Amino acid sequence: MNKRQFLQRALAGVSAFAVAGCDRLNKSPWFADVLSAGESLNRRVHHLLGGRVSMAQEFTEADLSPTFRGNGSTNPSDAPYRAMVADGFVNWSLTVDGLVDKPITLSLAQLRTLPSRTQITRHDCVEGWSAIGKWTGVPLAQVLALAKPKANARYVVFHCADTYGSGGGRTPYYESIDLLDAYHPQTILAYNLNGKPLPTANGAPLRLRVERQLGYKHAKFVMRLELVESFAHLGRGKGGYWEDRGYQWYAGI
Ligand SMILES: Nc1nc2c(c(=O)[nH]1)N[C@H]1C(S)=C(S)[C@@H](COP(=O)(O)O)O[C@H]1N2
Ligand SMILES: [Mo]
Repeated sequence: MNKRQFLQRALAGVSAFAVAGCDRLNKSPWFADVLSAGESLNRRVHHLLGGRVSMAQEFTEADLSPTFRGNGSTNPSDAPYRAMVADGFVNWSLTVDGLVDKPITLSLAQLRTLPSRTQITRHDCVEGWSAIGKWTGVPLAQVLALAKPKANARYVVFHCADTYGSGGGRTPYYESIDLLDAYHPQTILAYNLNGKPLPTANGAPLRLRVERQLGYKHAKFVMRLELVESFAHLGRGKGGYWEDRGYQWYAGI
């Protein structure tokens, strides 16, 4: 087992434990402490191993997976998203707002004229599968430079076009990362997969790639970036759809 596999399994274990333990345990203060201690420990270990400043491994064309599987929402049924698919995303735009000096709206065509980065990386899902794909997109740092985050901005929240869930109902998918990851050179808003516009299953027309974290952090169907100081006001307050259901906020690989 290499370092990556070890960390991935350790993380999956913590997540499964957190999810299984949720209801009753969450109410006891010591358990909340243990959980947050685990989280900051994970962040610290990752930092010690060089994870927070290093680059994720990049691969070659020969390493590409024959197909890049879709997971989670793969064909959102939400009406506003269906309408955007129907007209080929001509009316789609990305909004950047919240704690910024200059809120902006960018069309896909505008995003495609900004400097881009292409990277061949491996996606690791907590469910236990991986795939290697070639992503092209605009570095998130480029978009942030246009919107000019205010000094008190700490996180970027990704609001997605899909709702997800079953039984009890669906809620909007969302995610968040801190500015350290937001400015990392491999953090891109990807519009191409393997040289072609993103397929619907993989998040058309725009999805996040944040290569040193697990799959659920890679928000698909991104509509809006919100710069915030805290994510307490969103969802159940844990910073993401899966985090609200017990997964770790910092999902370092
Ligand atoms: N908007 C949105 N983003 C999402 C999800 C989702 O259901 N909705 N699933 C997440 C999970 S768990 C994974 S593993 C990856 C899957 O990306 P893929 O469909 O390109 O394989 O997207 C992540 N981003
Ligand atoms: Mo995943």
